[in-house]
Amino acid sequence: MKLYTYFRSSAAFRVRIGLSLKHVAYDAVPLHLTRDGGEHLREPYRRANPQGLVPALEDDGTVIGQSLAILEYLDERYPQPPFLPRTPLERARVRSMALSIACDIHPLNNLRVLNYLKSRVGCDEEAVKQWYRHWIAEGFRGLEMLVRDSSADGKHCLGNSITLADICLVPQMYNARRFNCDLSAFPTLVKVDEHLAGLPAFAGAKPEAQPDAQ
Ligand SMILES: N[C@@H](CCC(=O)N[C@@H](CS)C(=O)NCC(=O)O)C(=O)O
Repeated sequence: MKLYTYFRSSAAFRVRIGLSLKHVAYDAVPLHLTRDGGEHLREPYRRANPQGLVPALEDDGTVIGQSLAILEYLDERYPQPPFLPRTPLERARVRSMALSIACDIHPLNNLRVLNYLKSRVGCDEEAVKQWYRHWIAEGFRGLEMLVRDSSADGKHCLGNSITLADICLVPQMYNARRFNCDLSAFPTLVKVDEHLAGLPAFAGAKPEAQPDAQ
């Protein structure tokens, strides 16, 4: 398998965690998102993944984009350890938490959005940082309550094992810290992250542990 990745991409961070949890070996193909206007926006990558976003996973000659689609694919191909709980209701709760990050927080703070705010809307650096922190706080407010209700041990988003929600939470917490977000209102998320971020699959997937880290 080949993973098109960028050390700082939190969506790629999710997939790196997933591959590691499943013990799947892969070749990392780094794409630099800011150098020369972005390697992800040019050929040959653009042809392989027309969405022009990172990550993408290539398996058996087929390229799959979207981190959550990739994670569900890995989960179907390598069922152990499972990324989703057993009951339909629990699976829905996990997906709801994962999607609150992947659909409601992350896209608003993506590089292309931040670049647009700067170059087209005329926001200065401070306004862009405020935007970033605002959407994280907005998303974490609801997530904090969901995780408080569904974590069994204070170490996982739901129950007492790692799920798709945890795989999405840790990279988003990493980004929140990188942008100095105030996390004091989210003690449950901080505690879950503290536990997970130290586990080998999560620690080995973080940006500074990647070969392309700067
Ligand atoms: N929903 C996509 C998001 C992918 C995404 O936005 N990736 C970012 C890096 S985290 C990216 O490629 N950004 C490039 C850009 O904004 O130009 C996923 O989950 O894979």
